Amino acid sequence: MSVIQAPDIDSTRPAPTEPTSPDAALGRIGEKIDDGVRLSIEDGLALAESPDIWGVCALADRVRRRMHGDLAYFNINRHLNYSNVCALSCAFCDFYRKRGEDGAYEYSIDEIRTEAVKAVESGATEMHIVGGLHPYLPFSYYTDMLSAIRAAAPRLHIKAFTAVEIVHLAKLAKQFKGADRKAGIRWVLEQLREAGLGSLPGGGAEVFDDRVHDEAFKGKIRSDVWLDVHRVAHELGLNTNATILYGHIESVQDRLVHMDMLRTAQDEALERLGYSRDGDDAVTLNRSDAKLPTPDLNDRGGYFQTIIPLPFFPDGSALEHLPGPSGLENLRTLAIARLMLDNFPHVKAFWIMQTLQMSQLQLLAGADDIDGTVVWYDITKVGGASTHQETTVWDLERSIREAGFRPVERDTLYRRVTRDGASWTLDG
Ligand code: V47
Repeated sequence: MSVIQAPDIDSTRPAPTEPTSPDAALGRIGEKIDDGVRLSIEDGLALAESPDIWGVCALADRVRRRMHGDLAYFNINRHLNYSNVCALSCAFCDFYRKRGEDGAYEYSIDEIRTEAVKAVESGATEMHIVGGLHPYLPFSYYTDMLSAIRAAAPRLHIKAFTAVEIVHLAKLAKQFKGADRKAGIRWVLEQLREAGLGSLPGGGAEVFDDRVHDEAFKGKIRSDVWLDVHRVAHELGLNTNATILYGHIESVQDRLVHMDMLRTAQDEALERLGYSRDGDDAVTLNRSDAKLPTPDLNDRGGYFQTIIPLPFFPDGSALEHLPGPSGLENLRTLAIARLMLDNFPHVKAFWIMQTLQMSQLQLLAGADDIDGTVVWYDITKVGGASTHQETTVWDLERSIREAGFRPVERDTLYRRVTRDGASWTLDG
């Protein structure tokens, strides 16, 4: 069998020069970016409405190259969706099932342990674990799950449970009390960290707007509670990610407000880590001399690492009549996220939802990370894919090189990994 080699691209070549945009608004926004001034919601609207989509992508690329040069990250990971049984019935979701319904499942602790061992044997550095809000599993199921993985696979980083699940667990453990909900959240996160939790994924944020919340995911926690979970995680030194689910019933303004709320929460986290606020009261990281936050030797951090724009998949959901976002919208939304979220170190193009082809384009429009090998993924299935959605390191690296960047394997906390087969070490 002949193997097609990836083209030999000189990844040290300079970024393409940007032609002057026909859209005057982009020139003005470019100046703000170069002066390190935070973009306003109005700037975001101008980016969303600009007739010059390539100009928008070029601005995002300028910022991305300042922050990461020609590096683009991927990781070797496994996703595990431990159960799809969920007490909620969100209109946008095709993942959830009711207990006893066809297709409903839950993993036993033994099965989870087996998956963790398999992950380690195939070289994974991370296990990403999320599920529905299971109405019957006890709190101990979650701590047992983490302890079992920790015992069987001590070096596997466990990134688990969305903010929505954390609140569900606090309620299960009777720790979620309205007046001081942060205390209950803290208690849960401390128990989970003790059992092996390494960081929180970015899911469950959807869109921070009450109208959208009530129409598309009523019953889920609202933005203030989602942000509280991440705030408490940061206070405890845990790193977290953030998502935005776009292309359903939200407006462009809603997306921008969502991004603004995230960057305000990140200002607080970075200030706690010793960063100072600029003239406009913001902590920005998008200058070429800005030092990106890193975890300490004990893996303690306490900030948002990455924003992951997730395109809505209508198929099978109660919002199936909607078309979902177009390719150009995927490109532009990610570019806008790079520009608005000036204090987020990373922007991830999650290839499972974007496709690997679109992720390549997004690397040229602000993304610096395309996530990992994944293997099993149950929440969305592009074009009727099965839950087996896997790509190889070879494909990830080839996709990155073809886009003109240098692939870097990272761990969950964005440290460089040096690898020899299934064994690996962290640089530095
Ligand atoms: O929270 C659910 C979304 C999210 C649909 O932190 C849907 O590194 C599109 O958060 N169409 C889970 N999206 C995935 C997630 C994630 C993925 C990759 C990396 C990371 C990270 C986090 O998936 C849910 C929800 O927002 N989702 N249904 C749908 N029909």
